[in-house]
Amino acid sequence: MLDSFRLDGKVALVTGAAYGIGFAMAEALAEAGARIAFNCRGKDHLESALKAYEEKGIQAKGYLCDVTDEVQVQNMVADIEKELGTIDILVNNAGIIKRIPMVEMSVEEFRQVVDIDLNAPFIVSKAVIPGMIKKGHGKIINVCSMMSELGRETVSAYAAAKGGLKMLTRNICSEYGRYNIQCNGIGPGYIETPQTAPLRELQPDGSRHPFDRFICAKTPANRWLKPEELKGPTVFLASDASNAVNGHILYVDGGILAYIGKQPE
Ligand code: NAP
Ligand code: GCO
Repeated sequence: MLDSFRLDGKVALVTGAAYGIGFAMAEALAEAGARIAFNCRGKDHLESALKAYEEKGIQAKGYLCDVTDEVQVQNMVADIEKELGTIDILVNNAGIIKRIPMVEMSVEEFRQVVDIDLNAPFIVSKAVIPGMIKKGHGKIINVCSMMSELGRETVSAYAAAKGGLKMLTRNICSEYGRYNIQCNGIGPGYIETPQTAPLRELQPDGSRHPFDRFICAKTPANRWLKPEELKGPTVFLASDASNAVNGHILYVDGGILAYIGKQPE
């Protein structure tokens, strides 16, 4: 049974995997046997990531590519096909957040978040699915969020995009399941990465950030999660072990979505 989790010989593209969650997911796929391609926008990020993969003993291929640009994405996918082979596993991980109250947010800012967090998974999936159809199988994992289910102050664009990504996931499943393509989502809870660093910053008096305390209280596990805790779920959804799982969002949240919250003392 454990062999069905192996990814030997598979080619995986993880978008935005220079650091953070994407890096941990790519590392997991490599540990299970896959060959890794990743992209990001920053040249400095690309170089430091290539070094970080090398230090882990992973021969990852890195590409400078903005996932919102369809031509850049098509060129990258063509290069990966030439250099590594047709993509078997796609992880749509690249994403940003802007924490701005809705009425103060410009339309450009809203559009930028939706462009990277929702339109880009469409663009990259569209570029990769034809190769998967030809190959007779494929796995797509969309990195969703607590905000695929919940709202909160200041994250209107992000929640709109991540809610949309949940439905894009279900639609790719509906449209391409017949070609033996499984498209699922992983919905991480609150994970310690650069994206969430501002929410954990110590206050000038050395005390914990109020949001940090709030999130721990909202999480039955009573802590932030680490990117490495997404590794097992990623391998599961990328492997034959999950061939009958399609259109599902696997929340990896330490229990946040199950919990009504702590009663006041
Ligand atoms: P992060 O630390 O900010 O890393 C984001 C990555 O995406 C970087 O490698 C970044 O590299 C890349 N990126 C951003 N925009 C891009 C673009 N247009 N084209 C190509 N690459 C791009 O974020 P993270 O916390 O690891 O989050 C990764 C994913 O998980 C995101 O989709 C995020 O919304 C989601 N998520 C995060 C959490 C959390 O608590 N951290 C929870 C749930 C979901 P460059 O800057 O060099 O482009
Ligand atoms: C925020 C956070 C979140 C997380 C994550 C939760 O400001 O509330 O950044 O949105 O990044 O997506 O699952």
